[in-house]
Amino acid sequence: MLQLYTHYRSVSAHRVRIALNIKGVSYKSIFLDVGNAPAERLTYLNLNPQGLIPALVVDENLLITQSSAILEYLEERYPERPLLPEGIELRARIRSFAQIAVADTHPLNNLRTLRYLRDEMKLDYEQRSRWFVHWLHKAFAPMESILAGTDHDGAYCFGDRASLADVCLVPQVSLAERYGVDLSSYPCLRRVYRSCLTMAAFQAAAPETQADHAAAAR
Ligand SMILES: N[C@@H](CCC(=O)N[C@@H](CS)C(=O)NCC(=O)O)C(=O)O
Repeated sequence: MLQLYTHYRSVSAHRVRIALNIKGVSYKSIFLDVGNAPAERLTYLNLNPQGLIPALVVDENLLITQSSAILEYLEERYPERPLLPEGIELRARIRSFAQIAVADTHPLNNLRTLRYLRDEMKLDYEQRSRWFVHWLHKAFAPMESILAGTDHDGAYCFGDRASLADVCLVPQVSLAERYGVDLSSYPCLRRVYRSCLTMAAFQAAAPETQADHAAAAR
């Protein structure tokens, strides 16, 4: 069975959990709080020299790091419930949309970035919050206008089924919600988020339904 190094707060792991669930692929979670468990992190570095979550253990010969690489692997390995549609034009648009979250937003608001701002740049909580919210809006505003520009009134970002775009959008919105970011200017994003959350695949991947979330709350 596949094994996923995951943490409930990890936006990148959240993407992979959604994709695994949509594809109906069983996996075992290995919960790892890389930011707050120095001993476990040291051991994990032997597997993944970047020390970041997620990583997917396929077998003793293959451990895949980087959520985009994992998502591509899953798409190729389990094509039956695709995250990308047939047409290459729409596939390109979906990938572009997804990269706004994956490539341009997440690295700026990642734990190690925020810790660097705190520990090395000596920014206080208020300054770090401004940074965090600023970069979220820099993602959500263009994402909203891309969807609005297509006269969007659907349940998903593109087309009539959840795609890679939704897989990458939902964890970013979930993070913003957790931090109380005002999302009122993004009706299309909120509509997609709400409808994705009615799907079991998204519910089972949500941070608050993970076993390590429950353990952390105890
Ligand atoms: N580009 C990587 C980013 C992975 C990443 O930054 N993961 C975060 C959790 S979402 C992490 O492990 N952070 C720990 C840290 O920043 O020290 C991916 O998409 O997998």
